[in-house]
Amino acid sequence: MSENAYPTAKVGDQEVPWDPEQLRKIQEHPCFSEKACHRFGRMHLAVAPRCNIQCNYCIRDFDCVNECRPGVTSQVLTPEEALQRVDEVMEKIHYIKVVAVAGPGEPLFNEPTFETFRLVGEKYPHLILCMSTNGLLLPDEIDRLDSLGISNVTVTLNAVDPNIGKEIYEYVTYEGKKYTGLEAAEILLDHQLRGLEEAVKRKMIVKVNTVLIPTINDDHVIEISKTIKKLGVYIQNVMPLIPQYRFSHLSPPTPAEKKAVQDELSKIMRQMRHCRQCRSDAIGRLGCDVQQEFEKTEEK
Ligand code: CLF
Ligand code: SF4
Repeated sequence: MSENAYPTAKVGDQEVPWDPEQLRKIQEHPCFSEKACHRFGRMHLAVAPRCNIQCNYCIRDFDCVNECRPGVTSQVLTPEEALQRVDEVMEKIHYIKVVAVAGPGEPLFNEPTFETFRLVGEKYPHLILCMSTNGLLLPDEIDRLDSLGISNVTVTLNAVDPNIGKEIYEYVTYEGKKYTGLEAAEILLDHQLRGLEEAVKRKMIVKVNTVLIPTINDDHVIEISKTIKKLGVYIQNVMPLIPQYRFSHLSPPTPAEKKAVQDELSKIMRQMRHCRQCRSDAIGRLGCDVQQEFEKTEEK
């Protein structure tokens, strides 16, 4: 599926092309458009340290590996510090088009995420606001995200069958209660699918990240693509497992294996192939990060 084949939306019986504002949010977004990634950059604001689920491939001492590079711990900012960082960056780097929250934990489980988007959106209305999530709180928070102007959303979806999901997630905490096993996987999947549907309904541009986990979901990823295609997701990003925590005994997929899977899935869903597994405080063009220039110096 080519990048130029932009989507249409079903209105009644008719296929209607996406509107120009939606197209801009693809064409100027370095993750949603491979062409854009050479020209435009993004900045992540690490304002979200807590997480509400436990993935079996995640050591929680580091950035969320659903979107970010494992083994990296980003410095957490307050919303005010985050806005200040945006001010400094916008003054110096004119190719930044996207401001995102992608960790170091789950953005929707951290109130500062919302305050950060409010502050940044008010001051810089032309910037594209982007967020990644495990999806558990997406149905509950979708209206708040919509009213804050978040236009690009990524949900990590590793299974569309709870029997596979239960092998991937150790637990889920929702409304103060901890769930494990099949029940946890069912709750998470139900919320993820409803969240995706609601995001598409609100004209958000939606990406799904799928961690390719050999022997666990490698035969199942095609079902994920079929499901998200039906839901109107724009693009899928298959990320190779980095074996750690409970999956430390698994072998990661080789680049050739990952490519073969992407080739197969591309018959169903548009595939992102240029992901650089960023840090949750990354700034710059993908693969050309410059956040060291803006790091906060610790007060002694
Ligand atoms: Fe960041 Fe993610 Fe938004 Fe991009 S990253 S929240 S969609 S602005 Fe991009 Fe980085 Fe890959 Fe993510 S290259 S890890 S896909
Ligand atoms: Fe780790 Fe992210 Fe999974 Fe939370 S959602 S357990 S931070 S990988």
